[in-house]
Amino acid sequence: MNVDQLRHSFHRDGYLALPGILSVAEIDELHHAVERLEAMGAEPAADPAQFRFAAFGDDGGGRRLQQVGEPHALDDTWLALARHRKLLPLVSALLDSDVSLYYSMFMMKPARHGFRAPWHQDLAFFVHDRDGLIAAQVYLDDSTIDNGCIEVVPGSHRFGLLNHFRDGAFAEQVQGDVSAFDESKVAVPMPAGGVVLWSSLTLHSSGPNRSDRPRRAVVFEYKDPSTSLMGGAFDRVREINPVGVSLFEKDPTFTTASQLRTVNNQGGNHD
Ligand SMILES: O=C(O)CCC(=O)C(=O)O
Repeated sequence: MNVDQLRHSFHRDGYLALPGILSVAEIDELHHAVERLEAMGAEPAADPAQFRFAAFGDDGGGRRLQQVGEPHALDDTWLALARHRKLLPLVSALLDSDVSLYYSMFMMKPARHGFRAPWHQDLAFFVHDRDGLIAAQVYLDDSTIDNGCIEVVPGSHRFGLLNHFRDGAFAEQVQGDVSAFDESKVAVPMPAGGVVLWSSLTLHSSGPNRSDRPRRAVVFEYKDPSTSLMGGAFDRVREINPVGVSLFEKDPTFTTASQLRTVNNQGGNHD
């Protein structure tokens, strides 16, 4: 598919699944970067708000690292990945704007453990004035139904922002009867090195890891820098990375969105 077809598909369905973005050597390099994160997380001084042993209501019983907030600020390997030439130009084309990195999150579902993510829209965690944010989840392992791949409700980015509050508190999940979402969901398995992108209004969830294999992935939340934060309950983001990182400022070869689109149109064949 060319970039226009990818844009059409993303705006129609609210998500995109792109296998084969990273090479085997790049995946291998990321596995080493994960080992470095795990070593940092084992340090007594590791910030428990950044290195988390539980996620999405999980009890952390496995005592395995499950989330690392803002890995791009800890190790340049992750920042380089956020700026990957096959990813950043595409995100720019989908947003039709320059791109800031709003946050990054390494997510590990350890074998036979790992969280279940209930149905939610990312925008509920960080309410913005419009749907100008896109998540890109990059897989370091094969992500399968067995080990808890992402599930989406196609077209749900057109539902508007749904209620995520229960008894006056942010509940990290959509409230009410979700059976219609369970019935219309699409599982999005992805081989290591692939990427799944979704809009900040796309309803998504994922199951626990029932396999003997870990499911490691990193999520980059990209945004159109002209999109403004209006509120939300995701304090961790504001504590750790209050302003986001302008990816363009970091790389003089990526100065404007139109330059990115030129790059993309020259080399943007993702088949
Ligand atoms: O990695 C997962 O399974 C869930 C991730 C997710 O829901 C999110 O990043 O919003």
